[in-house]
Amino acid sequence: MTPDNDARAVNDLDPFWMPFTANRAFKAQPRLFASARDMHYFTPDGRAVLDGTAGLWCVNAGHARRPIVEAIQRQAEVLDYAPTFQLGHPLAFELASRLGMLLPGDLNHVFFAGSGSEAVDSALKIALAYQRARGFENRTRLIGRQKGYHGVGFGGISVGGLENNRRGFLTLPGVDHLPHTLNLEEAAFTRGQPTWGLHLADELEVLIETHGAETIAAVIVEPMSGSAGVIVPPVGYLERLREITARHGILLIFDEVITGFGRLGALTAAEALGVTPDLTTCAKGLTNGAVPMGAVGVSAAVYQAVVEGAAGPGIEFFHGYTYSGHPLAAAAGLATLDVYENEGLFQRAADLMPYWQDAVHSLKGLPHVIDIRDMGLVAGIELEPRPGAPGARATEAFHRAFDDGILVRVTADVIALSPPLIISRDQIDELIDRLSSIIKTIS
Ligand code: PXG
Repeated sequence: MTPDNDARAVNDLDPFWMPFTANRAFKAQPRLFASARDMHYFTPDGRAVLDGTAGLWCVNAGHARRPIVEAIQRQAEVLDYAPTFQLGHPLAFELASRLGMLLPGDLNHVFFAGSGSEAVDSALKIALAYQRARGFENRTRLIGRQKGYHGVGFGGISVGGLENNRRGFLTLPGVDHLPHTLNLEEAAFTRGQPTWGLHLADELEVLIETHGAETIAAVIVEPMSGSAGVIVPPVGYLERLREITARHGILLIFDEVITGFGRLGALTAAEALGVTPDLTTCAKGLTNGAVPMGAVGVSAAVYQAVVEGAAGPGIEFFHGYTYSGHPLAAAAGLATLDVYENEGLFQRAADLMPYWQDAVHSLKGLPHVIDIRDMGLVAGIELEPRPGAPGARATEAFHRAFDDGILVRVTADVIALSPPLIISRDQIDELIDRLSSIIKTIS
């Protein structure tokens, strides 16, 4: 036995190389969940943890919901897997049709992927295919935004703007970034969308002037940035991006992996804000997190140009995944849409938003709290970093929260909250009360 194997024998946490995790710290002091139901996780020793983050922004209808569980079970018995390359199965078409009807504007075609990252890379490739189909071969440039998170594929990290996720990896050439819109001097403690920052959308005009509109395929932004620590779009900002992109023949892609499925009180941020992109990505809440799935909602014009307008009779778009439209994911997606609809969960989120906003802003004035941001059922509580130890204060809050029975999410020194849409007012109070006590006691 090598020393490595010895280590494995005494620590079976070792072989799993955990994603976006301080592996050594976690394995020295593991925190595990064994089960979940509705608003709670349960640890292996049976302790309940109130889920303040819907898992990783995905369990919007709450955990282990019967209709979703049963749909997955049924589907696994009936048709476990079927290819969608040159073949099909009914549920993938049904889910695409249903999403196509629900998505705003003419976003009525759907390309399926296995995750948010795959959805993003698919959307970027669809944008390039569209420009090429229209005869604009030179429109290959992609524009993202600083602090943007678009998953971890090479396309996603290239248009993304989080330095740690890019540094040390190759990124695509021909990518530029808009400035982000976070500014604590101008907009700290804003409730909802800040009125400061609209002018930052005009930076797109500067990039267009620099590179030439005839070289730019698409702009991709999260309507509200989640992973960067909750960055809320300034009033009018997305509308301005829409106006500029349309005027220059540039596609606008909304990455709605986090904002989709009720997070902002409607199916999409596009719908909540009345701004319709040409392509929209989603994942997470699409299946309530129960089976991995991502999707791209595609406008009629884009689909027609690439597919209906293809020159020859063969494959129109050389792209797809083994698990595009996977039967279990499609079944989970359809059952999830039923739960959202039957329980009116998007409206429920919208109704809760004022209560949520008051609750999270009640944390203003606590030690170390330098900003509170909110949009929909999302909040970001930014703590002042400890000198010389960025992130340490929020990480301590995260650990304390877990030990105290609430799940929060932490990026750098921002505590992010995004509970399932089934959260009650009492549970909002419980979440905020416990978080308040934790913030008061960390140094
Ligand atoms: N786009 C956006 C906007 C996302 O938020 C992805 C793409 C990638 O999705 P996948 O399914 O490939 O992970 C995401 C994912 C966090 C956190 O705590 C956020 C995500 C994932 C994990 C953690 O902010 N977002």
